[in-house]
Amino acid sequence: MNLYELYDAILNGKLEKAVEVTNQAISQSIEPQIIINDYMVKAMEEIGARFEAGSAFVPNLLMSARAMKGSLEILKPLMNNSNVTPMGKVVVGTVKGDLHDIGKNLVCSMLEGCGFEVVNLGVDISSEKFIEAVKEHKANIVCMSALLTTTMTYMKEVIDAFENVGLRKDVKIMVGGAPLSEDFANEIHADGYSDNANSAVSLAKKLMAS
Ligand code: B12
Repeated sequence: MNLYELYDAILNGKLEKAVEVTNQAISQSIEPQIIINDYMVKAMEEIGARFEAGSAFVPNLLMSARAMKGSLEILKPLMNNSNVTPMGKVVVGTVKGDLHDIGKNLVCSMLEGCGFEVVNLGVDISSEKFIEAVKEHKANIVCMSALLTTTMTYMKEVIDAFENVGLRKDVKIMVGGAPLSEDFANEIHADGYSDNANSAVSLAKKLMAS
């Protein structure tokens, strides 16, 4: 088995092949984190670069995303560590107007795998929905994701809405997504920013302890 076949399958949007190689990798006890970070995420980065360069198009992105999701679904249960007491409760969503969910789902899987209880709200999430979910689940942390420069600004609206309903001091707010930066996170008064799913976990742990 060659893990580059997985990279290739995701890059070329081949779901069945991606699932097949992922299963082979699992049977050879390769760490899910290595499979995800070194091959799957790299393939998504490459298809993104090709899209930017005009050599791949929206249908290619969709097919790659489908293959990525298929593999992630198989790896997800392996990352769940059910023997640990929950480290904290996290509500996660992609903000209103934005339908990108691959990175967000990776963040969810990593958090779950490291012992957090995760409520994944999905995509296109309004401030009202974030607030409702925090109240309902008594969450400690809110994670917002945005992949578009046109939707990242909505994060500030969500943070303001938490302030307006008097809940801001009760939750830590983390933000992420390709167009964001540490400076942007500071500007909108988020509690933390990270540019990948691994460091999102250490950030969440740090925020729980603060
Ligand atoms: C796949 C993809 C799509 C797929 C999404 C499928 C899906 N289910 O998610 C589809 C085809 C649907 C799509 C649609 C569009 N897309 Co698109 N898409 C991408 C692409 C190629 C990859 C995104 C991705 O999955 N990356 C892989 C994951 C693993 O990385 P990630 O999302 O960045 O997440 C990591 C970190 O950012 C971080 N993270 C993410 N969220 C969070 C949250 C927290 C709290 C933390 C701590 C960390 C964190 O951790 C993650 C894991 O390490 C990017 C290009 C790129 N290079 O990003 C364009 C891109 C984001 N898309 C773009 C565009 C323009 C669009 C469309 C407008 C295209 C169109 N004309 O229709 C639509 C918009 C639809 C909408 N309303 O959302 C542009 C955005 C440009 C901009 N500056 O705003 C990009 C940058 C491509 C480009 N260069 O032009 N897209």
